[in-house]
Amino acid sequence: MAGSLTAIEVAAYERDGYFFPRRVMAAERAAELADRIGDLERRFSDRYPVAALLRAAPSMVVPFVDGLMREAAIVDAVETILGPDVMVWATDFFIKEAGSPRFVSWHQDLTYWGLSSAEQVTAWIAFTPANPETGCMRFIAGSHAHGIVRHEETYAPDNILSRGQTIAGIEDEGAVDVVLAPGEVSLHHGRMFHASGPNRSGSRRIGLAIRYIPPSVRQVIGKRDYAALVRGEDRFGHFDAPPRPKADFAEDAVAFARRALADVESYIYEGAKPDARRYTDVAAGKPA
Ligand SMILES: O=C(O)CCC(=O)C(=O)O
Repeated sequence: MAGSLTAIEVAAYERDGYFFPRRVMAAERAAELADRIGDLERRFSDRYPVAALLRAAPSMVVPFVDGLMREAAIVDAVETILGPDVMVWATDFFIKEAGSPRFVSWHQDLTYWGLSSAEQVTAWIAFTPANPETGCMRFIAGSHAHGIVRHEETYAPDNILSRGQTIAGIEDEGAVDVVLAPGEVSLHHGRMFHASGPNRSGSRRIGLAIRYIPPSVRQVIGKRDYAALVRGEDRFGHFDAPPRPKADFAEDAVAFARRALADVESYIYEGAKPDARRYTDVAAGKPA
């Protein structure tokens, strides 16, 4: 398949826990999608908690995100790692405004997700330049070989992560900057130690994280969880399929996303301080 990783690229992913860069769309299209995000914010923010929905469940409410997570250029690459059956468990936009101090502390994605297996790959697509100035991700090569390590819950105000969860003692000097041009993607393993710094540039940094799993994975903490089959077959039935959105922020799609996020919140924030619950306002229908 056109987008598959080569054997050498798969070996690099297995050794390092990440692979980048890979072009999945033209720079012009990425710029156009970045503009569409701004357009959605302008059109719908008076009615809906747009920032929170883009952060927590964009593929449930925006058709172009639902389409993008199914595109062969991305799924072919993921299939080489996860196998022929591929689901999307979640999508999240990470948007850092120009000059924003907001950052992401060192963490492992799978820490709080309640998934039964470490077979999970994130594809992070750059809609705008991702580099040290704009606050690109940073990876520690080979760190996916650890189990889930202890995370301290700091609740630091500028930390984009809801609990401010942090792996202590990571030496930044050893980290790899995940520099991506618009339209390029990075792939990372669910146990990868990763972080990102503030956006010191004069423009917005926009990335879309797509969380892929094979259908054999189960939710082991929550009662109900959601994932969309994007390739092959689901022979397990562990997840409910979210309906595909037909129009931007359509009322029924927003209502479904709110219900799904309330279900997810019931387990993902177990033990967290109440104000860490980033889905609460979405579920309750308050503006973000
Ligand atoms: O976009 C960022 O700065 C961080 C993204 C991240 O932590 C992730 O995709 O897992």
